[in-house]
Amino acid sequence: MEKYGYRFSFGPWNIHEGADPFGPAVRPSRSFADKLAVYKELGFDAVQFHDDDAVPHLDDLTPAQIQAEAAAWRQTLADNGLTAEFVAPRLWEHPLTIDGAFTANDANARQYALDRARKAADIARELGTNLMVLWLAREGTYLREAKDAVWATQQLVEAINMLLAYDSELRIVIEPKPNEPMDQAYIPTMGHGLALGMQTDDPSRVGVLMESAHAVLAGLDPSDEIAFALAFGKLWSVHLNDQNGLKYDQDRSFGAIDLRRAFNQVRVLDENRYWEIGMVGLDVKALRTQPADMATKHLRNSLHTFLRLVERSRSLDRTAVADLITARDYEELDWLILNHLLGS
Ligand code: GLO
Ligand code: MG
Repeated sequence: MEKYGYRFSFGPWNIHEGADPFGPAVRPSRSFADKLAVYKELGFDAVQFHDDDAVPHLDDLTPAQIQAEAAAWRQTLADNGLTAEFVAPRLWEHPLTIDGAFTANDANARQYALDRARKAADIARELGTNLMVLWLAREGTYLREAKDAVWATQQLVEAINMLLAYDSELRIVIEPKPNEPMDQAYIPTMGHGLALGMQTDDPSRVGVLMESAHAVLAGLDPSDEIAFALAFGKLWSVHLNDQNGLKYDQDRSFGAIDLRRAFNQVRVLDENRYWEIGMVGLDVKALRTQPADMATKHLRNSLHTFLRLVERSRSLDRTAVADLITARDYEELDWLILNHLLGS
């Protein structure tokens, strides 16, 4: 398989049991060891981790125990020909973080979040990556009057400063999302993520991760969100997937809803040599209808769609495109792109 120098990753949560808010699991759980085999089988290179994917029940363990469990992973990954792309502190499941983590009104909750994030940084170091993803799941409100948004934003800056000081090698990427689980999140777009990073003590170590579905939920075009972050040299990871309009976060296979939108994401990444910058993460979920033995096809589909779109981007007649731009014949340009995507 020609991968054009790209490296691909996904997280263990992308092979899941299919539960939704209205119904239980429809597929049995697969062990992490079992999932690891899928990575190589499908042509993936790296694993994305939540802190507790690597070290389950880390809240109940001592720092030494956490370190030992995480260290064992490095060998397991190497044995499977894989690396760790990043570690993300899972700050949205503990009872203390019901109403927020770094921005909770409750000081105990904020303390828990800071401690937990430090543990995630320790785990990242043991796994051999210096990248941490902050998906700020519950940093926002269900009720606007319940929190002070100015103060909350400053709390986020302070939390990042704490992490930057805690580990001088650590690089942090913020994964913006406008809603879900919260009604309104504090960091909904690339612009918010970048601004937050610029305000920290070491902006050179803070970047962003663009997720396609999150951009669509914010009413934005994912390829423009990618471009904006690239223009600042800050796009250090992506979660490519797809989303059918303004509804719950769907994590559909990349390109499954809007192939042209997917093409433009790949085109912008490829024109800017993203393969030299970061990995192509695919944050996709199998449809609930899939039985267990068919519940990895969404990963296969997403990776191959990406690669086929790289081919489409590279084979685009750039001279013809440039001529049509000069002539300002955008209808003809539209037709050229459509024909190219339709294969003629
Ligand atoms: C949910 C997010 C989630 C994060 C993952 C890594 O909407 O996309 O899947 O990417 O937890 O932090
Ligand atoms: Mg994501």
